[in-house]
Amino acid sequence: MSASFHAMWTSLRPIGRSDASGGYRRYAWTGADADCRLWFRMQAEARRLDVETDRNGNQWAWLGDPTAGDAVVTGSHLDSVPDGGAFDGPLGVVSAFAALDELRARGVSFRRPLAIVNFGDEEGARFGLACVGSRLTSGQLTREKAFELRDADGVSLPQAMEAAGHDPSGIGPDPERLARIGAFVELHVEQGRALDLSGDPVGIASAIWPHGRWRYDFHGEANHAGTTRLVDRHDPMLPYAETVLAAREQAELAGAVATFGKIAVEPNGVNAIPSLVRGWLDARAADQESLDTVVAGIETAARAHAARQGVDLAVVRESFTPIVEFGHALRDEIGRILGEASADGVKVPVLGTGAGHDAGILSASIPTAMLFVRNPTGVSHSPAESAAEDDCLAGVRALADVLEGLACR
Ligand code: HGY
Ligand code: MN
Ligand code: MN
Ligand code: MN
Repeated sequence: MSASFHAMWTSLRPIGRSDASGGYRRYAWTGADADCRLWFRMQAEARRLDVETDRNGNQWAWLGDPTAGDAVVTGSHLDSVPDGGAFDGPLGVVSAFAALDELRARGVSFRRPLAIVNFGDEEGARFGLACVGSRLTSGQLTREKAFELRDADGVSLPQAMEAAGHDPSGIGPDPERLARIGAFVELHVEQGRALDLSGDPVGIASAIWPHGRWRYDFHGEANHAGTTRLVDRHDPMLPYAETVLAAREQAELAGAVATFGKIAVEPNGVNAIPSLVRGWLDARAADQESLDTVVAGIETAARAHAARQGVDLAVVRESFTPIVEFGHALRDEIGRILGEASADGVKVPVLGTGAGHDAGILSASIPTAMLFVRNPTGVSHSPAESAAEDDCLAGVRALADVLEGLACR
């Protein structure tokens, strides 16, 4: 099993890797994405699985009859954030194929169809909305809204799909596909340090924090940086900067997290006062009330700072994902399977996360669960993201145990 894991990791490693940062730039419907999709197809075909790409651009590799119903599905995503790590997404896909190899080595026979999935555009790095493939499939993103998504160059999602050879005309809810799935289990690298602190290689997800993205447009007045008196300026950078500080303060007060990680400035000249500063807020909290409090607090502060500078502010909520609590039935069954599989009967820890996942989106439609693999530093969405090989292999074994328990017994 470690050989097949290694071989997959080695063949996937160069795709979309930036030599400058050592991170990954695998954005939806780009050349790197196409290479990832080809990689997926080759892994599937090497295992004699039937590969299909659904209307929404998600890839599926099937063992057994896809139309039989009650399928057990595992997998994750292969796209990345800008300069992302190697594990966020790919670990779940590689582990899915490796777990299938492990089950074949065990000689088990499958009672239910099994599929491995690569969800399209999980990170939303190009079009600004995360989990596009699973949101479309589940109906949480309408076809109309999807057609309005544009990247930084003004290319629309359907144009990008078409350019990559995918016909966008059929995108939209796919309830028939979801009805054929009995359980979806996504393995993912942990994006915090809970497992490191508890000393466990693998955990089970309990919940995903509610989270969203808001666009803040501060409209000021472009002017000369050398000749415009300070009192005459309407500089949108000032309220933007104050808003970043307010976000930190409000998040601390509410026990939440709030981040401005992306910014666009117009005209973006060294010697010009900006006409526009556009910042994107990512805010998350353990519960809806805390999230509402932090989001409202940041907007109130931003409006006050903008008014002080004579700057107009428009705030648009671009996406929102409510709290996800993974269903107890599947979660408990997985806990039981892993408990029975462990030699010493150790209970696998159950933990929540502030990161979004396709599993969270699909949990509104089908029984869904997640496994986390220890991340020794907790760093993610960065080239420094890591996981020890022994822990990755423990994750593969755990996933194989779960798939065997669900699909073979
Ligand atoms: O959590 C996120 O930012 C994304 O859904 N992976
Ligand atoms: Mn991510
Ligand atoms: Mn991910
Ligand atoms: Mn003026």
